Amino acid sequence: MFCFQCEETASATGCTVKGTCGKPETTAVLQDLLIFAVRGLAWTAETLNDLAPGPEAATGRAAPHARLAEQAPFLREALFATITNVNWEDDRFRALITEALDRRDALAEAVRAAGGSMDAAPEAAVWRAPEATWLDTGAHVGVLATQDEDQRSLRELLLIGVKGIAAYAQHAAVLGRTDPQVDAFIREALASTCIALSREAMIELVLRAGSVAVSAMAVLDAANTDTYGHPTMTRVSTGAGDRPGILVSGHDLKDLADLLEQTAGTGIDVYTHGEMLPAHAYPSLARHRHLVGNYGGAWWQQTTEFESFHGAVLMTTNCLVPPRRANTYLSRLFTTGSVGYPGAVHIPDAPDGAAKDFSAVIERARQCPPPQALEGPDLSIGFAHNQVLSLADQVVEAVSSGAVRRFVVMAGCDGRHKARQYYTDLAAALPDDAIILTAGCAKYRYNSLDLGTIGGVPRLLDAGQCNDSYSLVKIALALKEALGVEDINDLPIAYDIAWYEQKAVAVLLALLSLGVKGIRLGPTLPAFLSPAVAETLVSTFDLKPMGTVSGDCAAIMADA
Ligand code: FS2
Ligand code: SF4
Repeated sequence: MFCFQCEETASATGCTVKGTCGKPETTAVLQDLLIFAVRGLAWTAETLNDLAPGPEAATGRAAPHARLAEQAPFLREALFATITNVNWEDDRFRALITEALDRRDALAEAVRAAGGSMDAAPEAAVWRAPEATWLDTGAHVGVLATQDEDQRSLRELLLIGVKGIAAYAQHAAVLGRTDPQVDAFIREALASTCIALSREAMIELVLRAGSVAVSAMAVLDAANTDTYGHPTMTRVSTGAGDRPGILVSGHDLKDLADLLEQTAGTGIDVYTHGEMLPAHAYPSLARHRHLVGNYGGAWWQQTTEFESFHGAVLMTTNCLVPPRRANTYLSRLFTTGSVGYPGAVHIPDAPDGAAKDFSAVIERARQCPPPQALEGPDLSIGFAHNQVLSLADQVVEAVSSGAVRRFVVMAGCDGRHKARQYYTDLAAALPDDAIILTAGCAKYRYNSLDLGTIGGVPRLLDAGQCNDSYSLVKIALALKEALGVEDINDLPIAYDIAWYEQKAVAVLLALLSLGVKGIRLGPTLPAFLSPAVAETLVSTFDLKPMGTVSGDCAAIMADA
């Protein structure tokens, strides 16, 4: 196996035996084979479209071939399944591979029926092998199949960013929102990895992935806020009650909403964990009195926190990590959506977007004792774009008067490495005239610090999940307009991003596509950036590695 898609990759180069995340070699190889299969599927779909595009739309552009739209949900699902800490069930990867091959071959038939030929098709578009040999095939079609280091780096940067885009698009699709342009780009990007492209063309695709990530996040933001209302500033309890509980983690708000409906009046309390914390700020979720608080911290602490929670645990998306040998919670762990884990009960999708049936989760929770209380202060959340922009006058006044000298975007992911203590120390070290804007589970490194307020505005503004990084973009663009600044880089905003998995890569590409320069990225730069590609990002965007707390703090405040 060879996998280097996350920040915790072995020796900062690549996992080759078993993932640092716990991913076994078999799972890694099946993921590689699935990606190979969907690349071939996308190439075949693009070929069909070139041969027989749909009718010309009113825009003057041809609509995509009618068969293309039906591939989009599958491509999103397949990509999402391969994101770090999502699906650990090999059988599901085998089923996805089978479906990819069947879809691909049906499209190949359509190519032939339209007078085209598959004779010169790339290997990804034509291979088929007995399932018993898939592990052999998968071992030869992964990352290292691309020989040239820089071509491999750009290809993987694109694929990894597209995985993040697919996850955002899938979250929005669950709420009935899709964007054909986003789905078309996912297809185009996958297909592009089957052919040799110039370095310039590959860089262009990578930057376009950033623009598409902005669009995907905008669609998701609209889906979430239209469905559940705009987040408002909210204090969230981190205590524990005396009734049995269900702990909901991951990012899928619809799963939480449906579970809240089904647990109303049952005597069961519902708690959020990790990236589900922002749910408390959405009016139509917060109205449920039995949504009582947030339990625990970031994803990597779950092996301790799921244990002491005592109740049922529902993982709606990443990050699910393998329970340790001493853990006892597998019998009360439930997965749903893209997530899967051997031994955990999976709650299936309901047809046509209807509510899933969570009765098994509820029944399990009834048999459990209440959670063991954890130490921690209440948390302040709900500072997504609508809430922050409602404070725009105060914010602009604070900037104009000099009360706020710098905004520091510290969005992204948390992770296990001790080096991430940097983010706690940096948040504490920033002077009193700096405001931190955060989104994602990175916040758990500093959201229990008492950072105070400036003119009534909290010094830590939490916009929500990593999915809500779009809010930070909207806030930056609104500040640009309010302060009459020409260039986004002239704003008093510094970016110190913590990354772990592939959605954070999509967010990074989104910021680069908006022309943001001088981003600090840590705790390490991605292993999938070759020296030459890293140098391109450094010279074009002034991308910087994380430094020391004191050095970075001084540089951030001096805007260097
Ligand atoms: Fe955190 Fe994990 Fe949000 Fe990432 S819960 S690192 O996959 O999605 O951020
Ligand atoms: Fe290694 Fe990360 Fe890949 Fe897991 S997801 S195998 S830790 S690089």
